[in-house]
Amino acid sequence: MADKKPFYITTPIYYVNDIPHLGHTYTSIACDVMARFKTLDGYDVKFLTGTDEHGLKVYQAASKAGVDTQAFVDKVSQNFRDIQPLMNLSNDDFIRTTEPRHIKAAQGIWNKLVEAGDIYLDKYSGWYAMRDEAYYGEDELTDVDGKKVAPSGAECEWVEEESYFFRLSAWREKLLAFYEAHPDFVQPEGRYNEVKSFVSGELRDLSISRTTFDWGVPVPGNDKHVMYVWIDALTNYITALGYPDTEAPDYKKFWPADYHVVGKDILRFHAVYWPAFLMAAGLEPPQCVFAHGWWTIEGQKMSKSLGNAISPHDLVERYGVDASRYFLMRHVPFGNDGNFAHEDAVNRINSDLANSLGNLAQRTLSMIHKNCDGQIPHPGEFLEADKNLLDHAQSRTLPGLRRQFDKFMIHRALEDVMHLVNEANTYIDHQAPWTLKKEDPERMKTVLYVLAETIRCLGLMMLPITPDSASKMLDQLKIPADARDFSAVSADSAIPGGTPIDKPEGIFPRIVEEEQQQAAG
Ligand code: ME8
Repeated sequence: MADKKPFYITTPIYYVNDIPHLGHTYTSIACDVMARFKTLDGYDVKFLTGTDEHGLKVYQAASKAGVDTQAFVDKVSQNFRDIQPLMNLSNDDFIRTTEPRHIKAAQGIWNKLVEAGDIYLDKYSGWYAMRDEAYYGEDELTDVDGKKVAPSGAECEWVEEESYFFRLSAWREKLLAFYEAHPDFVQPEGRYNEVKSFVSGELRDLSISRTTFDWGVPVPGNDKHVMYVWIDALTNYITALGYPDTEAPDYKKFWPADYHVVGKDILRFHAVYWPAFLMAAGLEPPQCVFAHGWWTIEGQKMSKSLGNAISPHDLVERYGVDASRYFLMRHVPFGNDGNFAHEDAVNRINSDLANSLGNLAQRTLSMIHKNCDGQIPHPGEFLEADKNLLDHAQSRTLPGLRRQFDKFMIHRALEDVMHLVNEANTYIDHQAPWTLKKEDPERMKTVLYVLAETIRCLGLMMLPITPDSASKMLDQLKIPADARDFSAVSADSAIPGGTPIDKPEGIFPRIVEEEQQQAAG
């Protein structure tokens, strides 16, 4: 629809040298939750994810596997694509940097940078760590058995290589002015200060081509060089909009992006190099780069050697899709580091989803089904307590969620939703509809109506986080498809009395540990 506001959000494109794990899944889910929230709130959303398939790391991973590089990237990229159905991601494009549309875009931006005079050919000499695909300063190295070793532990060799350079140093002042003018460009705020102080120091020109291997986008006009993987990778965000055609409808509609969501490991590329490339090419920088924190597993760094990485398949198997999504979003304030502990996941899922929200829905709908002829009852006059809960559900919660989502504070939004759930549970305990059944059946109907209406609003507001389960809640209430967006979180769309419902089934299962099962059985 022409009058919808556009909203464009991206994940990093993941390297295909590894299989997807919790970290990748986390970023993708966070973006999905935001994309769904905005869609439900009436925006025209574009949500992009994909894979980064060039560069030395990928080339080496393929060589190690003894497989043709293209066949290797096809296979690993598919592993990332498979997260989409598995985790119920709503991305509407999946980009691969080996696609022709992307090669065209990467070469397009390169040509713009050349035209602008920001790329020059020179010689690079320095200590190069093949493994890290990075140069190190002499002062960073240590001597180990006569060899120069980088802080990462990678061995370095003295390399003299012809290389193209991007005149990053020339963009220092403009970058600083840009940060000043856009204080929300990097979030959270601590990261903004980090970026500013990095750029305030010395900014050296950036080597942006390689001649030592050829798994990359060829530099236009000089086939000896392939582009440095980061200039290639960052461009994906505009490739997907039709770049180099800046008149393409998607480019015009969605650029500049609202959010590039990244882990803090790759903030510098997104918040320093990328806006410099874009400004040099005469394009607008994105509106915000949000750097989230780093997950450890049971207190340890996720690593191949420890074999402790959790895959998205593990998550689904252990907790289910929606509960995993909920836990990851609820456990850690977005932006902070977090630790994944199985015990925390079980406790959180059981207490919030099974005991609080799930029970509320199950208790209420079972009582309605049993005591109100299987129909949502017609309410009588609302008392103060009813009005309070209805107002909380229909009017007060959503504006607060919007404010939290505007700052990407998904965990806070979830706290607000749970606050409403708790209030509804307090209400049910105070009103005690099971007692009213005998004492005042008309009042019982009003109470159950108020609860059903609260559950309808909760179902709608949980759609971004737990899409399947929230849809089931709305199915149970027989809410039609065209009344499932945020415009329906309002008294005007309240559930009509007389709506027939089926016998409800529990939606959020409790996770029962094996030991508990054995103890019980
Ligand atoms: O860096 N905790 O790809 P990549 C939280 N191709 N997030 C994590 C994580 C962890 N332990 N581990 C990974 C690249 N991530 C480049 C990006 S973009 C133009 C190019 C997530 O496969 C997090 O989002 O190494 C991080 O930034 C990303 O995966 C790195 O993925």
